[in-house]
Amino acid sequence: MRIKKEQIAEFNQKYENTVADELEQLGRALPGLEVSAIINKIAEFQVAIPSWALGAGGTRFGRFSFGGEPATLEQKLDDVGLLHALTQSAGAVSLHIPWDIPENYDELKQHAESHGILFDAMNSNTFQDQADAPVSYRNGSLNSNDPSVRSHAVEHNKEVIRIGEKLGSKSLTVWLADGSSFPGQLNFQKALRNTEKSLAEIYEAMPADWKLFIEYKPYEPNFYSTTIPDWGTSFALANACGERAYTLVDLGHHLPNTNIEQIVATLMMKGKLGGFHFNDSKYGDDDLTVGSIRPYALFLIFNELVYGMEHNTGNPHPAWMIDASHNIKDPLEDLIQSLEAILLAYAQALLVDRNSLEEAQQTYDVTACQEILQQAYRTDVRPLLRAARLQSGAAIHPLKYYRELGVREHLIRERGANSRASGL
Ligand code: PSV
Ligand code: MN
Repeated sequence: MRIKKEQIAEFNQKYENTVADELEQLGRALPGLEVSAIINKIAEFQVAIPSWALGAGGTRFGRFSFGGEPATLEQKLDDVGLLHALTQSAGAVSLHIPWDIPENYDELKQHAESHGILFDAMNSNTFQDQADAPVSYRNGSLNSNDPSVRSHAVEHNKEVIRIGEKLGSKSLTVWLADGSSFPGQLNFQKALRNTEKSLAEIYEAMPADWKLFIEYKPYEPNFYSTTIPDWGTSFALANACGERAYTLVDLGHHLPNTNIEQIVATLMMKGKLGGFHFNDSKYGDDDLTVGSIRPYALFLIFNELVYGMEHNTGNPHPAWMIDASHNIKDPLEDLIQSLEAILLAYAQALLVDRNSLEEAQQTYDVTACQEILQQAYRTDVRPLLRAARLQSGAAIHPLKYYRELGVREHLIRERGANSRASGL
């Protein structure tokens, strides 16, 4: 199923006048607001969709499939294409190897191009054993004491780079499940040293215009330690690898109450925030819809991201990606909601009166600092998102149109009620 530009234009017609009225009202309420510059920024913001998030997500207790799941890589691209057509903000896909090994590269590239989709960061997988693999990752991969396991894991990453090169990707994300479940199981120093050596080898194998993103996570699947548990370890490893190695922040990979916005600020100041995975959580790495639990925290994070994007010219433009798991919602609806939440927080952060905030900070007017942030957070920025969508040819109300078109029903008819996506 494909959604044509003309269909969207027809849908939008019904709402165009309201968008103009709402925008005028917002302009009156916030004089001095550079409305068109903000709308352009919102319209330009692109978030990659991971190929593994288009089917139902599972937990260790089970998985409940969702009708019409994409069973092939082409169908996954079609789903991202639907999201992009509806929102114009999902113009990239992030592949996980070996869940998504392409068969015909040229055809796949053309297919992606026909949807206006680029291939963003490639993801390697050394957290699952593959059928007929000569070694097992049961006791670690890049951190392993066993040179044959290490070199197998390094070789896999090199293979992922080669696949990514053929697709036009420019970065590799490494997330490791390596760690230990019991005290004493692992020599921390040796594990870290082995990881550093393995990452350096992978780094050296990357083409000169590629970046390496090192993701961290404090627990799971291991329960006692992970070899790259936090941003500090990731940062140290990135520095050891070289200039084109960066830390990747996944919102779900922090212990409760961690000040993620401060981590973002530190990494950007050091020019080392390379990648970003969006999701939300109540307890841990819950992988819930972005903005569904702590939208104010998301806003505060975006406040630092916006500050960093404006001030830290040495930091590359971060590779944005949604990394969530859709256990009980239609994955496409969930992703539309996540995209909406990301853009809302971004728009709110763009509204922060930075001069006044700076002044209030200089004069230690803590009350004013809070007021300034909350003034932006409490502004209804949905008119800006609607205007951005209208401008870029997206559906003004993507979720409404998704339902009106009966996309899921179409997909079930096309692919069947029992088709199954690869992934976790
Ligand atoms: C791990 O929890 C993670 O966040 C990494 O990004 C993985 O690649 C992804 O989820 C899928 O398992
Ligand atoms: Mn992640």
